[in-house]
Amino acid sequence: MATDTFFGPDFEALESTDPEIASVILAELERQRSGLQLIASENFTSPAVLATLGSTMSNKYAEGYPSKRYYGGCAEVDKAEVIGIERAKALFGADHANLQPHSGASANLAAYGAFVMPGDTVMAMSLAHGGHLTHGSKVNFSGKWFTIVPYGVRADTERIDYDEVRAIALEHRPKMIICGATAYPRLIDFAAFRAIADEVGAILMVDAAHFIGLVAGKAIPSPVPYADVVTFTTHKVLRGPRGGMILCKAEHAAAIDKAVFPMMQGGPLMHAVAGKAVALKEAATPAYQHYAQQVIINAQALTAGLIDEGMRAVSGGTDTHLALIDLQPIGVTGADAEVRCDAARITLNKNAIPYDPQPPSIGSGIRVGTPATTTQGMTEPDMKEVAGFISRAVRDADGSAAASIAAEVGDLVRKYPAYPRG
Ligand code: DSN
Repeated sequence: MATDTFFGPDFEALESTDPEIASVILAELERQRSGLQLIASENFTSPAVLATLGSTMSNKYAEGYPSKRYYGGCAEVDKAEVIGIERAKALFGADHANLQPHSGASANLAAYGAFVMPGDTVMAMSLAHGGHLTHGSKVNFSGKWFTIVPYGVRADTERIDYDEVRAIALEHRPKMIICGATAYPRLIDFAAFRAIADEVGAILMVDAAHFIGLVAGKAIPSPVPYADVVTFTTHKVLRGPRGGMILCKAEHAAAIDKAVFPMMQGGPLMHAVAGKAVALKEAATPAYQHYAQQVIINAQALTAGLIDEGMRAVSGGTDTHLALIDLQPIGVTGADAEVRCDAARITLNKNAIPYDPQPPSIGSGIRVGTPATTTQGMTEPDMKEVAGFISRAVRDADGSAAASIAAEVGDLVRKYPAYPRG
């Protein structure tokens, strides 16, 4: 197929129109290439997805759904959305898929909109124990508009206690129960949550943003058979464009679609919808399944390396793409660790640990994830080296070691270029 020279990204046009922003984009590309990207919710999306995002699909208004739009001229964008919906249903074995949420928070807002009314009781994992802002934080719509009953992890095991979840559910009879987290390194027992939801007559919503890519790659069990609704982002392990998506049972399809549009959103971002379709195609390949498995193997190797360096893994390890690392044994706060790692070209985030004595702005831990380094092709020996870099960086109180660690980081990442240089 011939490529129209005007189909999409034209960096020279940007450089001549706005050299200031062009140089920021190039500097950000260089930052991504030249350091270690260990934020558990980030990844390197493919050139195919990037081309889709930079395409003229961005120009089209398409309020509504395929063949039921409020604008003319939607024949081509309809095709992209239908292809994406069918790919999502096939990949996840779901009855229904909605690709329009602009983000994970938008997807979650739509799920609330479909199933609960302001004032209703919703049960979700506490943010302090690994939940998400939209799971009931006081500063978020969820905490402002709903009566949130939180559950957490046990102090001794640092894992969800399903007996406690059941007891809280029986006491408060929530209308909706949410499971899923942003900083919980262990598998979630979806069957146990389903049984609890059934016992109290609640909707079960799984916020699978962090781990849906592992599900797509068949590396961990799927929540889809158990949940009424599964929400997620498309840019984490799944490696697609920045955005959100919702899967649900057939009986909830109309409610979910109406909650996304027109209740929570107007026009969908059709370039992002098309990018999600591309990512779903990529995620349905054997190569992606191998990737998803390696993400977990790498996270386990990185965690073991950090434990060897004197740090403590919350819950003792990980089953997923991320680890939550308690730095109290080495006397460093999460905030200091984040800054020190940044100086050594290691990008990660400070994180509260369960029962944290520090305020969230400081935190006793860091969260590390392996989606991006695994996309680069790194494996277990590299993770051991990365653990050594982190260990030296977090202990580098006066910054004297930062330059030499950064140089070694540079040597490692040059072996695994994130995006090949043109
Ligand atoms: N901010 C995302 C994360 O880093 O986990 C969740 O929305």
